[in-house]
Amino acid sequence: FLYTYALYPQRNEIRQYDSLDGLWTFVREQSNTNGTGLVNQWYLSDLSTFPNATQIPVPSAYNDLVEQREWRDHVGWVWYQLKYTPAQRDQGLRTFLRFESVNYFAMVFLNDKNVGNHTGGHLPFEFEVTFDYTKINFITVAVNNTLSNSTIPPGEFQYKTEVYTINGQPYSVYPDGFFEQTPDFDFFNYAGILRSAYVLKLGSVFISDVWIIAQANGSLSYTITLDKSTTGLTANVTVSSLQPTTGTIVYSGTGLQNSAIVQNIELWYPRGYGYPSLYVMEAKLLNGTQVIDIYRETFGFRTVTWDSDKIYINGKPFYCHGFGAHEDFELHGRGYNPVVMIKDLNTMEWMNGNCYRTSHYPYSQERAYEADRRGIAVITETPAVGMRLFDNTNLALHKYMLTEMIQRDKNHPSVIAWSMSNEPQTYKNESKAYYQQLANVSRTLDSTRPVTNVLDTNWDDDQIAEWLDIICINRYYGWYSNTGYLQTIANSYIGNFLAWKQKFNKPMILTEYGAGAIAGLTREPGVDFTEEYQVEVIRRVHMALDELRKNGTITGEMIWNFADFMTSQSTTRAAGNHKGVLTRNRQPKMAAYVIKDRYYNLTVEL
Ligand code: BDP
Repeated sequence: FLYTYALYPQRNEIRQYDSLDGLWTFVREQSNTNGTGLVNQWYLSDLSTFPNATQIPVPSAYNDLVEQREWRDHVGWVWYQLKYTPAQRDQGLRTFLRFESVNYFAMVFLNDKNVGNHTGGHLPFEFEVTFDYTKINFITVAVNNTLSNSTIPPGEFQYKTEVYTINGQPYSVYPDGFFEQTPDFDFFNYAGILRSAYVLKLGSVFISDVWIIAQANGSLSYTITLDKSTTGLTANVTVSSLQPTTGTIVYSGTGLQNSAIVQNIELWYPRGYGYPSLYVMEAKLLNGTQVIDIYRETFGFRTVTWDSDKIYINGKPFYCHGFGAHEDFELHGRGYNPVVMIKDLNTMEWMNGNCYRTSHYPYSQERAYEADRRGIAVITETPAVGMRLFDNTNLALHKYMLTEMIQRDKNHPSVIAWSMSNEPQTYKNESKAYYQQLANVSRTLDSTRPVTNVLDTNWDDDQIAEWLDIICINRYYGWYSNTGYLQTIANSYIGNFLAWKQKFNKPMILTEYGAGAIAGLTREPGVDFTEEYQVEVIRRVHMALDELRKNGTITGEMIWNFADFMTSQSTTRAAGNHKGVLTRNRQPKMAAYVIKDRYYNLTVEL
């Protein structure tokens, strides 16, 4: 795997980029034809001349933009192509094609050349390219969304046949080549170029990474990495406050690497605990007196610590009350849309939430910057959901994804913990060594944040809890078990959490609980899938949480889910998962008001 640091694109005095967002030519291969396009080198053709060509917007998933079932449920290759004419004035700059997210496997071509490939849906990648300045260039991206045992997240892929013999003649149930693709996770496998794409234009040597570690005691250390090792260059670095006393320079220094104790800083706190003060580090790369690159990164001074019971931010005990969520919306699916992102964060604040988990993949980096600014604490999770096979192939890919994620998000003060995965089958013995290695990767890269994993195993069979700093647990008492028996809910939670606590004595967060409710379906007394039942279950869980919170067993809670979201089809899902406290359109169900009141009271109690 190729590791790229992939700093978030920036335009400034030196750096430029072109946005490649907009309509791309789009051609879908037949489902699972095993690469007709590759065999026939489609990247050499102008795809807009193909009879089945259409246009699809970037960023967006393609699945929900067409009426044909085969498009929505497509498994296999699709092709995106854009004609790009580079500006003459850019000759002499180094250029990179950058994609914030392509799900799942991407092959990127420039004209007749495969410039690079990338595995995994929710993290950025970039490849250096050389444009032909004398003509129109073709940027082609072939995307494959097929899931298997060795994709992360995994899925089942199975060809199916069933043949009766009727009067001596074969009678086949399934059409030729019929297959089933089943994701091992509970959300729709939206595919395509899901986030923005860019052409980055940089100088002959540039800043490829800035790593900032800033703690509550004012200690600041930074490392600037260049894209290639070059002698004789130096850097001028200043740090100034962004809010609330904008512009004050609190540090200036030189060198690609340095550290200091900065006086009189204002700390970054999550909302409700203080102000989320941010600073900006300006790194100027110098060749003698000539400025050859500039990168400005926001960050905050804050420290995350933990003991056996709690998480602390800047030494204050932090109780997170928030949401499990999804990047999911009508029409564009998992495609990035600033409208949805801002509405989501505003609605989280309206419900008085102070945290969320990026279930079940890293969210857009735009959202991480917004969480910094708003003071929302985030548990950032890799795309590993539903892991069941703990072999070396998956371990290598999983380590790669964890590394890419930490590289991307390390400077965000809002990120308070790294989650290695969601609900892996960690009752299996093989998971033990696998997760020990992953936890080591996290700690080696970033010793300033706790490492966690979201578990649905139990205290008596889980193999990996010992490697975790924080234990995150998903539980659905009153929904998947004891459905309808409200009186059993509180004790189930209390008993289970106390048992975990007794065995591992670590801080714990309930990262998922809840019940499904179809908006507008009401019944008194409530039954499953009514709004009343969702409220009743949630209230019972809150009774348990209050006790567990007061006796120091838990350090946080997150409702599943912020909003309804699309899944693949199943008899337990009605056009998606309805555990949202909001509808998919982000309108409140009854449960939203219960959460809003509870989170208000938790904020007031601080
Ligand atoms: C949990 C999963 C989550 C599901 C949820 C559910 O972590 O992805 O959506 O269950 O069933 O096990 O609603």
